[in-house]
Amino acid sequence: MDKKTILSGIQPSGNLCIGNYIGALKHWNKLQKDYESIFLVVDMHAITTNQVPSELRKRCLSFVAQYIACGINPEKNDIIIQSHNSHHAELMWILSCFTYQGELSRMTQYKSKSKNLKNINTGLFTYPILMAADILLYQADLVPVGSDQKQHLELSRDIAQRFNKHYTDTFKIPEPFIPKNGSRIMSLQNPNNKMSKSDSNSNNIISLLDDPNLIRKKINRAVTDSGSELTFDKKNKPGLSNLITIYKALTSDSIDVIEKRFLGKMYSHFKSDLADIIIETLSPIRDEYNMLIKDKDYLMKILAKGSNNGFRKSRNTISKVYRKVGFLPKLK
Ligand code: AQP
Repeated sequence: MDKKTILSGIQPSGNLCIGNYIGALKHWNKLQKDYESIFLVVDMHAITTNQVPSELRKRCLSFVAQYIACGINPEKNDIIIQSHNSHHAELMWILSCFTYQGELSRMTQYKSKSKNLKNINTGLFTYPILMAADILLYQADLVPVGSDQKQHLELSRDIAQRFNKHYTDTFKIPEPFIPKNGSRIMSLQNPNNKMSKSDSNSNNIISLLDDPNLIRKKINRAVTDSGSELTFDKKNKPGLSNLITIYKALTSDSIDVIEKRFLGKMYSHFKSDLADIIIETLSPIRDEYNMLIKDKDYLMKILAKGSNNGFRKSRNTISKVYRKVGFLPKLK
């Protein structure tokens, strides 16, 4: 039986952080064994916020190296830079004719991301349609999503169903894949906000490429809460609970076990252990990354393979869609 297709992506804005690792990359690593996998670097999504062109270019390649350093097998799976396959943009236009303005204005991510912006670009508003195109183009069966992206996937399903109903079955309806131990990692200084790779305050995040000293410093400075007992209590101790969540995600120990281990010990003892665990997890990734990033030719070849395979898969979808909507085929 053919393996099911799983598709996921991260936008190259900011530095990949431990939130992205725990919420996405760690799961991708496991999923690639059982699924045909497509991992995207969604650079077209990234330009919905301001980017310095030379940095964006560098970051795209750096993300590819970091995906591989986190264990993604580039031979077995396709790693694709979104802008390398023009079908993403083509399908997005067609899907936008099947999406209602009201649906987009209900998206909570749009509401929160546009809150402090003066001139809100239309790309930020139509972002979920591009995400729907990413998914539907490759006929993905499953899409790993964090809680923040669930609403977008729901919309992708609605658009696909609407299109299928209007014409005939064209798109596979993607299912969300919610990892069993999915955790939302919060900012180190503001534990009521999500840890975000594009946060302008680098003390809020642990980047995958931070060196051990910096990791230790950031964990030591991370906000904990009053009291001295190490207990998981998201409401009253959001800072400490966030650190326990990171500890749990990286060790697979249960909260119970962690609480017992640090019973009667100081927060500083827990923080020091947590820093050790993060350093142990990230050091091999950083070492592997430092090797990979020197070999630009290798990374470019991986990307050429990915986009060629991707283009072949998506061509079937796009020609079907063009035919169904009534576009006149061009002479070959
Ligand atoms: N804090 C987090 N905890 C758990 N999972 C997280 N992810 C992101 N932050 C956390 C997961 O990583 C992937 C990144 O997806 P994205 O780059 O498309 O968008 P995002 O969710 O907007 O990520 P960021 O880090 O917050 O990016 P910026 O700062 O650029 O907007 C997704 O699978 C997400 O669930």
